[in-house]
Amino acid sequence: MKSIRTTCAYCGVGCGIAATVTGERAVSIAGDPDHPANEGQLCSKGTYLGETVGLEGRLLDPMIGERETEWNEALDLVAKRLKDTVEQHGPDSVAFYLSGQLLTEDYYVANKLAKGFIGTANVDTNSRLCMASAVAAHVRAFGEDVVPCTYDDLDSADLIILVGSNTAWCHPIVWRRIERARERRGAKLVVIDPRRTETAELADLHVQIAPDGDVPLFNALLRTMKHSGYVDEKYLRARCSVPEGFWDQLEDQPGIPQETFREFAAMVATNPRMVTLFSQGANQSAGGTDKGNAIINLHLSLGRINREGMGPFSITGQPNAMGGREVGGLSNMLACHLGFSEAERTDVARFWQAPALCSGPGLKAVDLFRAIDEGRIKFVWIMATNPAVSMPDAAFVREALRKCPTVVVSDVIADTDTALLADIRLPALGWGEKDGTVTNSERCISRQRALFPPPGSVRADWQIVCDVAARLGFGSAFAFQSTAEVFREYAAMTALAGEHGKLLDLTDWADCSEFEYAAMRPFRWGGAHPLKRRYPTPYGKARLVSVSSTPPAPAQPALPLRLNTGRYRDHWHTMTRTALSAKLSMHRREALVEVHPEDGATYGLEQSGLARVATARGEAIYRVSLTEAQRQGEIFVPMHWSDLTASSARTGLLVEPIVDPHSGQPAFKNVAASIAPVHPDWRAFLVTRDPVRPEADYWSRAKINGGWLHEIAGSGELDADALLPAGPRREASDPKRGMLRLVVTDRDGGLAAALYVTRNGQLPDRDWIVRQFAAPDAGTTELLAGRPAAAPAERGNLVCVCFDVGECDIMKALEEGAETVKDVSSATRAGTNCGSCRTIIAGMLKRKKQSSLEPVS
Ligand SMILES: Nc1nc2c(c(=O)[nH]1)N[C@H]1C(S)=C(S)[C@@H](COP(=O)(O)OP(=O)(O)OC[C@H]3O[C@@H](n4cnc5c(=O)[nH]c(N)nc54)[C@H](O)[C@@H]3O)O[C@H]1N2
Ligand SMILES: Nc1nc2c(c(=O)[nH]1)N[C@H]1C(S)=C(S)[C@@H](COP(=O)(O)OP(=O)(O)OC[C@H]3O[C@@H](n4cnc5c(=O)[nH]c(N)nc54)[C@H](O)[C@@H]3O)O[C@H]1N2
Ligand code: SF4
Ligand SMILES: [Mo]
Repeated sequence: MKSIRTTCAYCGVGCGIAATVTGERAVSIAGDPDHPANEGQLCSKGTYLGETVGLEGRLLDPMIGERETEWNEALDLVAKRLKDTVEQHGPDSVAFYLSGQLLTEDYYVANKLAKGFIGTANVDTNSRLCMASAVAAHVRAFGEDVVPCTYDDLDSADLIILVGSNTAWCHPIVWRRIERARERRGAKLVVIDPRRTETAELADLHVQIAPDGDVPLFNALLRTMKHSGYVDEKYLRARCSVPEGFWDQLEDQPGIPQETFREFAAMVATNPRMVTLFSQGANQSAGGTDKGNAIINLHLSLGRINREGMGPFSITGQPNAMGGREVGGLSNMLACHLGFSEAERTDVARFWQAPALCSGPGLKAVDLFRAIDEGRIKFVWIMATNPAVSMPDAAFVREALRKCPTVVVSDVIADTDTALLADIRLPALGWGEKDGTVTNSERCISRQRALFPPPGSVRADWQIVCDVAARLGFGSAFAFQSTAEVFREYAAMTALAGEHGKLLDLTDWADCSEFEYAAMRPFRWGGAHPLKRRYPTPYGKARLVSVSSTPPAPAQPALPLRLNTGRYRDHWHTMTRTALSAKLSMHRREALVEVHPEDGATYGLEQSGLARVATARGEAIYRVSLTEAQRQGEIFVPMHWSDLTASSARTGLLVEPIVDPHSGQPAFKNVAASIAPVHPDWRAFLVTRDPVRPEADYWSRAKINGGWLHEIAGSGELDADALLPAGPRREASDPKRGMLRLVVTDRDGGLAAALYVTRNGQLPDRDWIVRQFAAPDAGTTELLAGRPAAAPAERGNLVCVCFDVGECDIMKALEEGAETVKDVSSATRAGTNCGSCRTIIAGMLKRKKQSSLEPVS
């Protein structure tokens, strides 16, 4: 069997994969040892991609409303609605909402159709929620959206600073590179994050700032560097322009304890080889662009940029967020790093032979959905993103889409929260079927390749756009026969970027053959340090930008807490794909609200109870996790659950649509909120072969091997019959204690479902029941008892998903003398496959060492 080299479907690390197709929809996944991004390693999400390539839940045919149809009818309707809308209301009444999960070729044709042929610049993307502030900071400082370093710089850095990045969970292979630099050359790690994440826990210094405390911290740091003579005055004079009064406006209050600040400043002073990696804790803020520039100001002032082991490094979220930025698929860019000046517009119009080039910037995501709500946009085409879950004020977004006369959704999944609001659904090729290029965080372009033939009548996103373009009469400009042809045209177009002084340049690929494109190996544009020779600003100099901290929002007594939102290690965004994997669902089976124990006491919350989080926009219910990883007054919830996976944990609807003034990026990480306990009459969990939607105040479901696990809670009576499949049943109950247990078997006597309900007692160990569901070794009597006849060995929390290793096994290995993660791995196998649990093990080791140092009182 032949192995096919492709790129991971998930994060912006952009790991290479060697995939071997083993059956009709089956594939074995390994890391590509020759890919520069990962050198053969993969994290849990990449490792378990194989669990998500089945056809479960797929959209396989075009749908008009709830009716399946043929492509011709669906495409004719899309084209007719588009044409009518433009004729009646003008091109600006049409919008495209794209995604960093499209391939570069998809992005290019959608952008070309909208901006050049329909004549609307209302082409925005979920990158607005993700990378827009970094883009704006790059443009302000460098004159172009260019990331000035690469992963190699992490290998040769002596100091790595992570700002608002939970790297161990969200960019795990970059994290391993950081670990390697620490092991090999003793690089120091500083993590700046209000939460003590797994990443922060393993740092040499965790700077636990207040939410949005980044600008004062970086300004105070720069001020200190200036006063102690570390600023590279020569570099500043030669390469940078410094605005008047720049040094005077730098704060002297870092907003953190003096001792921590001194330690941090000393590390910065003594380690010229310094990389500052920043992610959503920086970008997703009302002051996100200023945060980016505060970081870049420091690097420019110290001359720590464009050299090995140095630089401000914005890390991208999605697999092709960068490719989308490059083709120009944002509403405030035209194409290929070009803007809307007369000269740029003229050149783009000529290159595309565009009949209706848009005249200026279009609407950014939050404004775009407002325009839909107000009826100014009457046709929207959403591709590869799920805004009904992921946008701020998601309830409003959903209402806006309900009102919109035409909503077209291209997705791989039939029923996403957004697809359910579509008038027309178009089935797109997904990972493993589609073919094209992506660009990762370090400007490395690599191929995603098809592993399987298209299922059903499904088509590639770029093909669907071309099919519609042809029906609008633009056939000749969209007559692409292959992704190679699209890529060639795009590569040729980057010549315009060069003519306008930009660095983006793929012209070497402008006449590549089909064969060369098919055989493309990962390559990087701009080299290791593209800004080394020249900054692409009018005078060739980088710009320091005066930034000051935004004043905190006025206190709202009814909403005393700050709500922070983000990600879990093994889930991807709105879980349309990772929720299909039992392995990936194991790490966190429910959405938790993480709360400091003192706050828990103040608000009457119980560990593992339920709580309602409310903001000015809406409310949602989560399982409570009391943890000192949170600062007092701040709570954290994940962004992943939707109305398809839980009753009411759609975090997006809590977030206010407040945006950064420069980038338009929403502030997902600092929302005024309140919390209160929810006291259901009964709690239950249910395992079934097929997913169910319980009628209950609270439910949440997760995939397990062979079925689904549902956590349920409610008041009044539970209607057990509505939840359970037909089949022979055994029941155990104790009405006095409010206990009910039901086990349903199928025709062959196998376990079909089990329900455990309690009003005031304990529920049995889920993990044991879940294991019975996949590989039963228990009879109905034991299942009713909720435990095996002989007491099982104590396991503690599951640590290693791959080899099913629990906390207790790890503790045992530590007791027996394991001193490193490697020792633990060889004793237990934990961490030897996908490696995602190695941070947990490292944390346990660190705590064990600390506790053995503390005197016993
Ligand atoms: N497992 C997993 N990995 C992913 C994704 C996923 O869904 N799941 N998504 C991908 C995508 S698209 C993205 S954009 C990235 C995101 O990757 P990250 O940005 O690393 O992830 P987040 O959890 O959104 O936020 C990071 C951290 O910012 C902190 N933070 C909040 N407010 C502040 C602040 O004011 N200042 C500072 N300094 N920090 C703050 C949060 O506490 C959080 O720990 O992950 C990518 N990788
Ligand atoms: N509360 C909160 N909200 C957030 C964030 C946060 O930190 N907190 N982070 C924001 C960030 S950084 C991001 S990037 C967004 C992500 O938010 P979304 O983009 O909305 O999340 P996904 O679940 O990745 O949605 C991708 C959709 O595309 C489909 N899909 C996958 N592959 C393909 C394909 O090849 N073609 C087509 N047509 N469809 C495909 C999937 O089934 C899915 O429905 O969320 C943002 N929202
Ligand atoms: S770090 Fe993990 S999710 Fe990201 S690209 Fe690599 S394997 Fe995929
Ligand atoms: Mo993102």
